[in-house]
Amino acid sequence: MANKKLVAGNWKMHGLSADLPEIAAIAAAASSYGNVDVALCLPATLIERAVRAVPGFAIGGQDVHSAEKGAHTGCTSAQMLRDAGAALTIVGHSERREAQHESDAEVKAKAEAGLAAGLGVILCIGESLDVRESGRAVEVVDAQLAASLPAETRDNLAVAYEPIWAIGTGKVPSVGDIGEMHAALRERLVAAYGEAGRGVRILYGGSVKASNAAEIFAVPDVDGALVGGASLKAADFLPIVAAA
Ligand code: G2H
Repeated sequence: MANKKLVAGNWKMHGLSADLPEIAAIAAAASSYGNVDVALCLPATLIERAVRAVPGFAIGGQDVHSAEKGAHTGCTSAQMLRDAGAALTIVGHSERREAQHESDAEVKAKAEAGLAAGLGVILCIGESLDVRESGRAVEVVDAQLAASLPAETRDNLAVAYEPIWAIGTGKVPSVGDIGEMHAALRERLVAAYGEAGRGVRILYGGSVKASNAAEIFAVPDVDGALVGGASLKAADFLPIVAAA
């Protein structure tokens, strides 16, 4: 049976209190799409206010530290996100893997910390343009997933395949390439978790917009999307949710 789709917005470093009405507009409309789960992953500063503004709608963070607490200036623990009312978090986004030099082992520890705290986790993986052009994308991303996966899965673990060269560029892999990658990732999840691996949702991310969402969602083993730029405005985001 196909997994229920998840469409999650990743607001990255966008969002002030002036944007709460936009979040409310997205949450209000999203509730009418019963066949798809919708979430917004917001800057940490906005999470608690958004949770209060849209009770019952899934608000998430964009990163967590792997430790429960301690001397980690500027970091946020999974329990802190839960305390703020978050339902989920992204871990291992390529922008963090690159800028903060996060390793697969660190991403795995973050994913485990998020799940242990009761958060849903969207674990990101994806290849660079060099790797894609070398023909080794599936091999490299599969290895990245194998090294980043939490030791045990939970119902609320998702994986987001985000080719780095497709992020914010308007470029998207062919549906054939997306299908090939998602099939390989599904095999990896089943190898890691047995039958439970079939229930781990595999999202596609990278320049998803209203005009390409339907064909991406039609690819086998695409269980939703992680959407960046097109999630900031209800007018751009809701057609993507509607296509899921
Ligand atoms: C990839 C994606 C959201 P965008 O980073 O995670 O961003 O949709 O802007 O390419």
